[in-house]
Amino acid sequence: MFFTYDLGNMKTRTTGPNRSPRVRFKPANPLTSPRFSGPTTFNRLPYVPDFEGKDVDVVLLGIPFDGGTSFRPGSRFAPRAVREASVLSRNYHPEMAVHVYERLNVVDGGDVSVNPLNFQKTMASIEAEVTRVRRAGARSICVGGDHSVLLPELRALHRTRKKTARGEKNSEPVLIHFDAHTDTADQAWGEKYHHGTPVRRAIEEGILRGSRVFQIGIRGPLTSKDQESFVRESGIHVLGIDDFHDARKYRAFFSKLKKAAGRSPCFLSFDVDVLDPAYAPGTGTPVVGGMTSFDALRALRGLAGLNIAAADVVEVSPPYDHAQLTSLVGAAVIFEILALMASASD
Ligand SMILES: [Mn+2]
Repeated sequence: MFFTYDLGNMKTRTTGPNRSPRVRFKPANPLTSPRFSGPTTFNRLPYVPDFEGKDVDVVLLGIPFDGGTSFRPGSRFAPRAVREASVLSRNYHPEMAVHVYERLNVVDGGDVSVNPLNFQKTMASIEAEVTRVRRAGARSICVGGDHSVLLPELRALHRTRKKTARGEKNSEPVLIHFDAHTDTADQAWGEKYHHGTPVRRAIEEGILRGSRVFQIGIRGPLTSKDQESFVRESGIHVLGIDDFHDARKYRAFFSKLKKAAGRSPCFLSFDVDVLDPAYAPGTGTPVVGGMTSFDALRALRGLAGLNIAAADVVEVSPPYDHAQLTSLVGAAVIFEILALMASASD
C-alpha cells in the first residue's frame, strides 16, 4: 500500500460566518501512516506549492540559504532537517486549548528558489514568494536559512500592507524578535547585507520603526560598545537576558509590547541562537548564557491574542547539530507560532 494523506479529513465543510465551503488540509494521520513513512513535509502536511485559490490560512516555506552567514554556515540544510524533526509535531495545544488544524488550513508550500551564489537574487526571490503568500490571503512562516532572510520578508510585509481610506498604509507593523543578537550591525568586509544587519537595514529603509521593534533574549559580549548605539538611538525596546529572568521587568516588557501591538500586524522572528547552545547547539553564531527551550515556549505563549501576520524560524545549522536537538526546537517553535495564529483567529 502506498503512503496517502488522510484524505478523509480533506472533505468540504461549511464553516465561518459566510458559510463558504472550505477544503481542510491536515497532517497525515500517524495511526494510519507511521511518522517515519511517507514524504517529509513540514508537520506531515500536504505539499501544496500552488496554494492560490485554495483558501489557505498559513503557508510554511523553507528558505535553504546561508549566503549571509558570517561564521558557521550550514543553515541552507535547515528546511530539510526541520521538516524531518517536525514529523513528531502534533495537532492540539493543551496549554493554549487550541486545535491548530481545526482552525487553520495550513500547507507546506515548498522551498523558495534560492541562488547560493547570488545574495541579491535570493533576497528578491524571498520577497516575491512571501508576497505571493500574502496576496493569496495567507500568513507565512518561513524556515531559514540564516537571519538575512528577514529583510526581504519584511519588505514583502510592507509591500502588501493595506491602505487606509486616505491612502496611507495603516497599522504599522511590530517586530517581535527573539535573538541573542540585535542584528543591527553595519557592514562586514564592506558588505551591508548579511545575517547581522537585517533589523538595521529595515529601519534605514523606513519599512520598520525602531520604536516598533521588541527584542527578547539579547546578550553579550559585543565586539565594541558602539554596537549598542544604533539600538539606543533608534528606540528599539530590548529585554536582555538578565531582565528576562527578572519577573517584574519581564512582565513590564510584555505588557508594553502588547499595548504597542494592539491589533497591528506583528512579525515574529525567532533566531534559535536565543537559546543557550546547550539547548540549540546547531546554530550559526552561538552565545552561551541563553534561555532554555521552556523559557522560549513560555515567552511565545505570552504573545497569545496578538495578530501574528508573518513569522520565521532561522539559524538552525544541522551540520553543527546533535541528535536533532536544534531541529526539534525549530519544529516546536513552528507549532507554537501556528497555535498563536490559530488562537487569534475566529
Ligand atoms: Mn539573528
